[in-house]
Amino acid sequence: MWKGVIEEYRKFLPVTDKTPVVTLNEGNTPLVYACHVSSLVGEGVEVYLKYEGLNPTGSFKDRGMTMAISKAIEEGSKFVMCASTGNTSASAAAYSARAGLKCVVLIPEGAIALGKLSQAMIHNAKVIAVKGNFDDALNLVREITDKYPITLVNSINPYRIEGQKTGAFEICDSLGDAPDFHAIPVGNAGNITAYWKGYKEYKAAKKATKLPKMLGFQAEGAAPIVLGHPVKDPHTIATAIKIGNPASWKQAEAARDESGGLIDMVTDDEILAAYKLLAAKEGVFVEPASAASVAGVLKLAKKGYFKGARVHPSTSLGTGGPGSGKIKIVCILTGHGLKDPDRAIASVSKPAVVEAKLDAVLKEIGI
Ligand code: AN7
Repeated sequence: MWKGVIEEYRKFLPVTDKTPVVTLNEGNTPLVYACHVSSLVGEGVEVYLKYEGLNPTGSFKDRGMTMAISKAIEEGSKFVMCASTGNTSASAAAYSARAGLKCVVLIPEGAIALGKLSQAMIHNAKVIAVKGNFDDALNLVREITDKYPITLVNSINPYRIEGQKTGAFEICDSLGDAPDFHAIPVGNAGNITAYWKGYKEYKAAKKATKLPKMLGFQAEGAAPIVLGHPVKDPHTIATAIKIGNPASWKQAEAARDESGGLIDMVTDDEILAAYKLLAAKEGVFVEPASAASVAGVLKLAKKGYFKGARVHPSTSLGTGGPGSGKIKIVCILTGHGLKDPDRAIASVSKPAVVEAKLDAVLKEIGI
């Protein structure tokens, strides 16, 4: 039985026999081949989707939260706190509930998706809506956790990064090696930092022979790393990544530069197009922020970015799996589509309403 990321990757994580493991058996998410997206990107390319929405609370945050909460308990903490665009608060609330910790979350008022808010509330966290944006909320959390004996569980907490790097291990374990490109949405930039750390550690441990190029994507209205300066009033429909001053900015730039990758931005229209395409053509429902990784790959493909990339035969582990020798791109789909039902309903036409009569239904079907 899969026992969660701490037990499965214990030797790569800062835990001991004395660490009380708080887990919801997170991780082990599917790596799904994306037939339609692959064909759009071009010949000789395989696109895979790491469906992180299938974690226990519906996002990748659970990988980091199992570590942060386990270490908080080990260190005797009774009280944790975070700022959140939604998913961190949902995960912190769930793992705190399981561990018996008090949990307070600060969210930007009116700016988090309904599913995420409902999670934080039902798991019994104290939810405080701040009249400001995520960056304002995170500044307040930093100040409060500096002054009071409260553990901060945002990704500034290094244990969060440690847990999240296990996503890279799973991808290498599934593919038999690291992919050639790793595409990921960037908000507070913790996850791109974590994945890059994970890939490097797996290669050092000889579990992979190469490193991917890291491709990070911000939303156009919230693209501080692309622009090179903080964004005071970030805006995007992808509320999860509506962040103007990422905490792990420097580390994200390091991942980009060390890997020879890039950090680019995608418009809300491109995000929504990828969001709908994933649902309609791949059968994979994600929240808008997650679609930024696929939107970014499609944007780069249009420019011919992947045409120059060739897989050198000697770098392949030769697993002989389907399509080996092709360029492999992994897109991280960070959160589940059910997190933001309002966006789904607003994105497509409403259901038809007809009389409860056979002819009315047949007429609507067009039979
Ligand atoms: C679905 O929950 O920052 O670059 O407070 O929920 O590691 O921040 C969420 C971020 C991408 C960006 N996709 O990851 C929060 C929060 C989804 C997210 C990101 C988030 P980072």
